[in-house]
Amino acid sequence: MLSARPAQLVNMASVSTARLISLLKTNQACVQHVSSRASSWWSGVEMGPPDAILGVTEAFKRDTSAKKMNLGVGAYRDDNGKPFVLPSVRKAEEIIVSQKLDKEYLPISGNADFCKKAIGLALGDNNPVLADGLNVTVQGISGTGALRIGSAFLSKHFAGPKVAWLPAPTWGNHVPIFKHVNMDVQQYRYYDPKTCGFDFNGALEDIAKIPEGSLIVLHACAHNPTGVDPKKDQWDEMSSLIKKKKLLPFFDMAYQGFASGDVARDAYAVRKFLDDGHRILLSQSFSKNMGLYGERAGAFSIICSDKDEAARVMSQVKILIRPLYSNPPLHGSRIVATILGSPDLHSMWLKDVKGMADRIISMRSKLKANLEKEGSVRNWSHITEQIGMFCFTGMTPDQVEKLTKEYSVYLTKDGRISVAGIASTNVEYLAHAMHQVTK
Ligand code: IK2
Repeated sequence: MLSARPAQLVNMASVSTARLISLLKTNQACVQHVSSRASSWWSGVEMGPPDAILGVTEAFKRDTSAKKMNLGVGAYRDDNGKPFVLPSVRKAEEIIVSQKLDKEYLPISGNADFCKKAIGLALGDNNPVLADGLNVTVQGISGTGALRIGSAFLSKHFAGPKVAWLPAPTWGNHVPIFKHVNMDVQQYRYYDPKTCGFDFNGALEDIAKIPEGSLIVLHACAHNPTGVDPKKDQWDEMSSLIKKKKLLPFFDMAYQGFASGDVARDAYAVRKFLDDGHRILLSQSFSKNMGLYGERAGAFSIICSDKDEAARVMSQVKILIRPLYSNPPLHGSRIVATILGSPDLHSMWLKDVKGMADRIISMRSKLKANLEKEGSVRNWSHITEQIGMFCFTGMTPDQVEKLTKEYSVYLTKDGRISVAGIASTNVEYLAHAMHQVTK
């Protein structure tokens, strides 16, 4: 077939009319065959569903209502409903630009200064684990990328069952992140729909049944999607049980500072587990607490038993990263390192974080108060009891659909709202809409 030449390349003078017609037909058939084959390479590919969270934003953008609200994705908005760049981040960027730095590749493991400061923020700079050099910390492509490095490492090197035990429910992306590396996914009880709070006993019962030596994933603070965190004494008990069961804890910390407004308080669970002798895995994201969503700044750490083990683990982590994306992006890591490396900027940032957390807390109170003003007789106390960016409202999928169709309020089907997306100007409207669909 490939020997059939395009018609214009044939020497017209040397062929008969019949031969010419035959050549033209062959050529036409060849062109048709090639084009039909080219258009059929992907004919078996099925249409996939929109992403459960980011798909909500796409639908929101298509809505023309002036009252529309996007409470789907967890992205902080200011009190005018606008994206917010932290003043400490603006300042750090000015410093970085004035330094006229180069744009060379980072090493495979990322920006070393960023890695040191990121893990120091999570564990506390004086943590003995750091002094002893037990941490392997690499820069990831934000929290998602850090989790991907972790899952890839576990899939290849974890000697325990290739199963990730996740809280029920959990952030939607956790499941595909582990499935992509051919790990199985199981869940332990976490959220109690009856109380809209933490199912402490259910969690303990289920964790006690997880096979010894398994992997357990924990949200370090501001659990997504429920906004429900264990109390300190509950963390303590979970740490003892997880130790007794010899489970490997993988902490996902995407909201340090966002839960309480205090970065040390939000790191309680991670630090407590280390004090109790656990060797943890940790994913960190700076998307929310520094508002660096699009910069993709995150870190992945493994806490090892000694320095030699740490060196071997680091070598294998780098071998995994190299064919994935070679090395991570530069700018976001410079922003984080600049902020955490300057006492002035650091304290400015802590105020920025507290300001965001406080605005979220005040929106919770306003939403609850306005629902009561609307005359709702439902118990909405979980709106103020839950913590962090999200509120798991308890609304059913039907109520969610009505809220979107009739009031242009966009949220995920599970009834989660991003409280960070509510503003003083629309909290009354939201309360009205929620009351109308739930009364
Ligand atoms: N882990 C958890 C628990 C997260 O919530 C996130 C961020 N999710 O935000 C989207 C949403 O649920 O609306 C991440 C990890 C990863 O965040 P990133 O990759 O942006 O750093």
